[in-house]
Amino acid sequence: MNIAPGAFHMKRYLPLDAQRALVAECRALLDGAVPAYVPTVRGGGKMHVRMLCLGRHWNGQTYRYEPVRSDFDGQPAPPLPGPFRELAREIAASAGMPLDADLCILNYYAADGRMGLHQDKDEGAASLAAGIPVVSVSLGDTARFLFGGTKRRDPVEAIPLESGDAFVFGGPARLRYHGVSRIIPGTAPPELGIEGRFNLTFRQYDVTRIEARASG
Ligand SMILES: O=C(O)CCC(=O)C(=O)O
Repeated sequence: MNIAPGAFHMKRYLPLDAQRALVAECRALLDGAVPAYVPTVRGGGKMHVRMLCLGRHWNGQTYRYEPVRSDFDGQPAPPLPGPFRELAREIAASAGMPLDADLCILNYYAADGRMGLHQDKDEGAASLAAGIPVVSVSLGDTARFLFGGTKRRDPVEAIPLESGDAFVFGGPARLRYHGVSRIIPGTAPPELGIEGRFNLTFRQYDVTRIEARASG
Protein backbone atom coordinates (compact mmCIF):
# COMPACT_ATOMS: atom_id res chain seq x y z
CA MET A 1 0.00 0.00 0.00
CA ASN A 2 1.36 3.39 -1.00
CA ILE A 3 1.13 5.62 2.10
CA ALA A 4 2.70 8.73 0.55
CA PRO A 5 5.11 9.43 -2.32
CA GLY A 6 8.13 7.23 -1.54
CA ALA A 7 6.47 5.46 1.45
CA PHE A 8 5.08 1.94 1.23
CA HIS A 9 3.46 -0.35 3.79
CA MET A 10 3.71 -4.00 2.74
CA LYS A 11 1.40 -5.95 5.00
CA ARG A 12 2.40 -9.53 5.87
CA TYR A 13 5.44 -9.34 3.60
CA LEU A 14 7.14 -12.19 5.46
CA PRO A 15 5.38 -15.56 5.78
CA LEU A 16 5.24 -17.14 9.22
CA ASP A 17 8.16 -19.53 8.60
CA ALA A 18 10.43 -16.67 7.58
CA GLN A 19 9.28 -14.67 10.62
CA ARG A 20 10.07 -17.60 12.91
CA ALA A 21 13.58 -17.96 11.47
CA LEU A 22 14.21 -14.22 11.74
CA VAL A 23 12.98 -14.12 15.35
CA ALA A 24 15.49 -16.86 16.23
CA GLU A 25 18.30 -14.89 14.59
CA CYS A 26 17.28 -11.66 16.31
CA ARG A 27 17.21 -13.40 19.71
CA ALA A 28 20.66 -14.91 19.15
CA LEU A 29 22.07 -11.55 18.09
CA LEU A 30 20.50 -9.55 20.93
CA ASP A 31 21.94 -11.92 23.53
CA GLY A 32 25.15 -12.73 21.62
CA ALA A 33 28.79 -11.89 22.30
CA VAL A 34 28.09 -8.22 21.58
CA PRO A 35 24.68 -7.89 23.24
CA ALA A 36 21.96 -5.30 22.83
CA TYR A 37 21.83 -2.49 25.38
CA VAL A 38 19.59 0.41 26.33
CA PRO A 39 21.22 3.54 24.92
CA THR A 40 21.41 6.76 26.89
CA VAL A 41 20.93 9.68 24.54
CA ARG A 42 22.14 13.26 24.67
CA GLY A 43 20.72 14.98 27.71
CA GLY A 44 20.85 11.76 29.75
CA GLY A 45 17.49 10.16 28.87
CA LYS A 46 17.34 6.42 28.37
CA MET A 47 15.72 5.01 25.25
CA HIS A 48 12.74 2.69 25.68
CA VAL A 49 14.15 -0.13 23.56
CA ARG A 50 17.06 -2.56 23.67
CA MET A 51 19.22 -1.76 20.66
CA LEU A 52 21.89 -3.58 18.68
CA CYS A 53 23.47 -2.06 15.59
CA LEU A 54 24.89 -4.36 12.93
CA GLY A 55 27.42 -3.24 10.34
CA ARG A 56 27.90 0.20 11.88
CA HIS A 57 27.07 1.48 15.34
CA TRP A 58 24.79 4.47 15.94
CA ASN A 59 26.16 6.47 18.87
CA GLY A 60 23.31 7.90 20.97
CA GLN A 61 25.54 10.64 22.38
CA THR A 62 26.99 11.99 19.13
CA TYR A 63 24.19 10.86 16.77
CA ARG A 64 26.90 9.60 14.43
CA TYR A 65 27.75 6.19 13.07
CA GLU A 66 31.04 4.56 14.03
CA PRO A 67 32.70 1.12 13.88
CA VAL A 68 32.82 0.58 17.66
CA ARG A 69 30.36 1.29 20.49
CA SER A 70 32.26 4.18 22.00
CA ASP A 71 29.19 5.38 23.94
CA PHE A 72 28.83 2.01 25.68
CA ASP A 73 31.46 -0.74 25.90
CA GLY A 74 33.92 -0.09 23.07
CA GLN A 75 33.04 -3.37 21.35
CA PRO A 76 32.87 -3.46 17.54
CA ALA A 77 29.44 -3.52 15.91
CA PRO A 78 28.76 -7.11 14.78
CA PRO A 79 28.69 -7.55 10.99
CA LEU A 80 25.46 -7.27 9.03
CA PRO A 81 24.58 -10.86 8.02
CA GLY A 82 24.48 -11.41 4.24
CA PRO A 83 20.91 -12.81 4.25
CA PHE A 84 19.71 -9.67 6.14
CA ARG A 85 21.24 -7.52 3.43
CA GLU A 86 19.55 -9.61 0.72
CA LEU A 87 16.17 -9.37 2.45
CA ALA A 88 16.48 -5.58 2.65
CA ARG A 89 17.46 -5.36 -1.01
CA GLU A 90 14.47 -7.49 -2.03
CA ILE A 91 12.00 -5.43 0.01
CA ALA A 92 13.35 -2.11 -1.32
CA ALA A 93 13.24 -3.47 -4.88
CA SER A 94 9.60 -4.42 -4.48
CA ALA A 95 8.97 -0.75 -3.65
CA GLY A 96 10.96 0.19 -6.78
CA MET A 97 14.00 1.53 -4.92
CA PRO A 98 17.67 0.46 -4.76
CA LEU A 99 19.21 -0.44 -1.40
CA ASP A 100 22.55 -2.04 -0.66
CA ALA A 101 22.25 -1.93 3.13
CA ASP A 102 25.46 -1.62 5.10
CA LEU A 103 23.85 -1.35 8.52
CA CYS A 104 20.82 -2.47 10.47
CA ILE A 105 19.45 -1.18 13.74
CA LEU A 106 17.77 -4.02 15.57
CA ASN A 107 15.46 -2.91 18.37
CA TYR A 108 13.54 -4.94 20.91
CA TYR A 109 10.42 -3.33 22.37
CA ALA A 110 9.01 -4.80 25.56
CA ALA A 111 5.34 -4.13 26.42
CA ASP A 112 6.24 -0.59 27.53
CA GLY A 113 8.61 0.06 24.61
CA ARG A 114 8.29 3.17 22.49
CA MET A 115 10.31 5.56 20.37
CA GLY A 116 9.79 9.30 20.05
CA LEU A 117 9.20 11.07 16.74
CA HIS A 118 12.49 11.55 14.91
CA GLN A 119 14.07 11.73 11.48
CA ASP A 120 16.64 9.18 10.31
CA LYS A 121 19.21 11.68 9.14
CA ASP A 122 22.54 10.41 10.45
CA GLU A 123 23.37 8.29 7.41
CA GLY A 124 25.82 9.68 4.83
CA ALA A 125 24.90 12.98 3.16
CA ALA A 126 25.04 11.39 -0.30
CA SER A 127 22.73 8.58 0.82
CA LEU A 128 20.19 11.06 2.19
CA ALA A 129 20.43 13.28 -0.88
CA ALA A 130 19.83 10.28 -3.14
CA GLY A 131 16.78 9.28 -1.09
CA ILE A 132 18.12 5.75 -0.54
CA PRO A 133 15.33 4.20 1.51
CA VAL A 134 15.07 2.94 5.05
CA VAL A 135 13.53 -0.55 5.07
CA SER A 136 11.78 -1.63 8.25
CA VAL A 137 10.71 -5.17 9.19
CA SER A 138 8.46 -5.85 12.18
CA LEU A 139 8.16 -9.10 14.14
CA GLY A 140 6.02 -9.97 17.16
CA ASP A 141 3.55 -7.65 18.82
CA THR A 142 1.85 -4.95 16.76
CA ALA A 143 3.26 -1.45 17.06
CA ARG A 144 1.38 1.81 16.72
CA PHE A 145 3.76 3.39 14.22
CA LEU A 146 3.57 7.15 13.72
CA PHE A 147 4.40 8.57 10.33
CA GLY A 148 4.51 12.33 9.91
CA GLY A 149 5.89 14.84 7.47
CA THR A 150 9.29 16.39 7.01
CA LYS A 151 8.63 18.94 9.76
CA ARG A 152 8.16 17.91 13.37
CA ARG A 153 4.82 19.73 13.61
CA ASP A 154 3.33 18.18 10.48
CA PRO A 155 0.25 15.98 11.03
CA VAL A 156 1.02 12.39 11.95
CA GLU A 157 -0.73 9.24 10.73
CA ALA A 158 -0.92 6.21 13.06
CA ILE A 159 -0.26 2.97 11.19
CA PRO A 160 -0.43 -0.44 12.90
CA LEU A 161 2.71 -2.40 11.99
CA GLU A 162 1.98 -6.08 12.49
CA SER A 163 4.28 -9.07 12.58
CA GLY A 164 5.77 -9.73 9.15
CA ASP A 165 5.00 -6.25 7.81
CA ALA A 166 7.61 -4.27 5.90
CA PHE A 167 7.63 -0.50 5.67
CA VAL A 168 9.81 1.41 3.21
CA PHE A 169 10.43 5.14 3.11
CA GLY A 170 12.78 6.66 0.59
CA GLY A 171 12.91 9.30 -2.13
CA PRO A 172 10.70 12.23 -1.13
CA ALA A 173 9.68 10.39 2.09
CA ARG A 174 13.23 9.65 3.29
CA LEU A 175 13.31 12.39 5.91
CA ARG A 176 9.77 12.09 7.23
CA TYR A 177 9.40 12.05 11.00
CA HIS A 178 8.37 8.72 12.48
CA GLY A 179 8.22 6.92 15.80
CA VAL A 180 6.39 4.27 17.82
CA SER A 181 3.83 5.47 20.37
CA ARG A 182 3.07 2.06 21.84
CA ILE A 183 3.20 -1.68 21.57
CA ILE A 184 -0.02 -3.68 21.76
CA PRO A 185 0.82 -6.63 24.04
CA GLY A 186 -0.46 -10.10 23.20
CA THR A 187 -0.86 -9.45 19.47
CA ALA A 188 2.15 -11.46 18.21
CA PRO A 189 1.32 -14.64 16.26
CA PRO A 190 1.37 -17.42 18.92
CA GLU A 191 3.57 -19.55 16.62
CA LEU A 192 6.44 -17.12 17.18
CA GLY A 193 6.49 -17.63 20.95
CA ILE A 194 7.44 -14.00 21.48
CA GLU A 195 6.40 -11.31 23.92
CA GLY A 196 7.15 -7.84 22.66
CA ARG A 197 8.42 -6.77 19.28
CA PHE A 198 11.57 -6.82 17.17
CA ASN A 199 12.08 -4.15 14.57
CA LEU A 200 14.89 -4.13 12.06
CA THR A 201 15.65 -0.99 10.09
CA PHE A 202 18.09 -1.35 7.22
CA ARG A 203 19.91 1.67 5.92
CA GLN A 204 22.75 2.42 3.51
CA TYR A 205 25.31 4.80 4.94
CA ASP A 206 27.80 4.59 2.08
CA VAL A 207 26.49 5.01 -1.47
CA THR A 208 29.80 4.57 -3.28
CA ARG A 209 28.86 0.96 -4.16
CA ILE A 210 25.76 2.09 -6.06
CA GLU A 211 27.66 4.94 -7.72
CA ALA A 212 30.45 2.57 -8.73
CA ARG A 213 27.95 0.15 -10.23
CA ALA A 214 26.12 2.91 -12.10
CA SER A 215 29.34 4.26 -13.62
CA GLY A 216 30.85 0.82 -14.30
O1 LIG B 1 10.30 0.40 15.42
C1 LIG B 1 9.96 1.00 14.42
O2 LIG B 1 9.02 0.65 13.72
C2 LIG B 1 10.69 2.28 14.04
C3 LIG B 1 12.15 2.25 14.43
C4 LIG B 1 12.82 3.53 14.13
O3 LIG B 1 12.21 4.53 13.92
C5 LIG B 1 14.28 3.61 14.12
O4 LIG B 1 14.95 2.59 14.43
O5 LIG B 1 14.80 4.69 13.78
